[in-house]
Amino acid sequence: MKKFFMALFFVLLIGVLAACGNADSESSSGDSDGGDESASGGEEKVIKAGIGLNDDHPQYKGLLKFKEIVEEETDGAIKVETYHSGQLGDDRSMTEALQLGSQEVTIPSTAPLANFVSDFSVFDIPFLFPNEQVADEVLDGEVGQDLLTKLEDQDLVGLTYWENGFRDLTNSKRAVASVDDFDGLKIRTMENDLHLDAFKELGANPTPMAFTELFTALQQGTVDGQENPYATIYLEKLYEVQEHVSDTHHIYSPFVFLMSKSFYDGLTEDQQTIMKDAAVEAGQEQREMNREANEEYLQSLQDEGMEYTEISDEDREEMVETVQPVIEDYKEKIGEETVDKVYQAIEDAQ
Ligand code: KDG
Repeated sequence: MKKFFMALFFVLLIGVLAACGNADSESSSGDSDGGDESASGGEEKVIKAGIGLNDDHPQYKGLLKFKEIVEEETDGAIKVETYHSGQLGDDRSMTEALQLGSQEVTIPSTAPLANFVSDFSVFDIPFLFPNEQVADEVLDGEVGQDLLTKLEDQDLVGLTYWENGFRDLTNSKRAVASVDDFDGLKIRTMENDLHLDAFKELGANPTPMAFTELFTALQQGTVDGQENPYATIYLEKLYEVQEHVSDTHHIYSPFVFLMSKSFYDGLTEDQQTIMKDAAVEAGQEQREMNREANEEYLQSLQDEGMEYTEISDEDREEMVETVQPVIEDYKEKIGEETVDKVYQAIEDAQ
């Protein structure tokens, strides 16, 4: 009888221990699902961040810097997954994904963003900025920051501006030195009406197209040329399918560091500050790397066999005058107030 009670005691003891063990493992898996609420302000979150350019470009290097800062500052509570080369889509479709909340970050040029907030087209005015320093002052100043707030109505948060840079023309047909040389050239432009109309005015035959389709379109001769900063032309190997490059410097393209508003609103205030600061800090580095790249790669393009044409002051002036009617036409569409403020800010910065 004594043996029977001893055996019963052990069976019960094992049962109790097993029940405790289960409770432990349940609570720990619950934790990892639910995340560490204390140190890091909520569940573990993942930012899917995608860009159109490839992983050699300063834009991607800047994005890696953003990832490093965010993961460090949030003690890993927010992870950043980075995608390049349009792996998640083009500028427009990624921006739409942010609106839907299925992607958290993208960094488009302002030109396609003008399809969401038309005021951004102010940066599509040809020959607007004289140099990068003035662009920095305007973008980081009051008018640039006010424009970012307009994105909120579109379920987007503009954290800061990065740099794509001054755009230069390439093509496979002829050296372009003056307005006459644009005649009939089939030029791919970004998806932006002002770009399209400015190239028409110059005599070209422009086609809007997503960046993800550009290389193939150039290779297959669907278009003769395109325009992008030297860093992009070189790092995306466009020299393999383009023979001529001219320093048209016709538009300065800013990038906007965009975050999905629904994601941003779900962050704690501390985390929102970390996002903003990280985007700005990484952006400073990105701008520096970008400027170095744009300076260095004009020579690299020539080393790869491209013929370089320098535009004379006179010919550039003729280009400026030729596109003037288009600018006048667009002032109202962009919003006179925005246009005037940007012109004023440029004057103040000089
Ligand atoms: O990642 C940015 C690119 O998608 C795009 O904005 C590059 O300037 C660009 C272009 O010509 O489309």
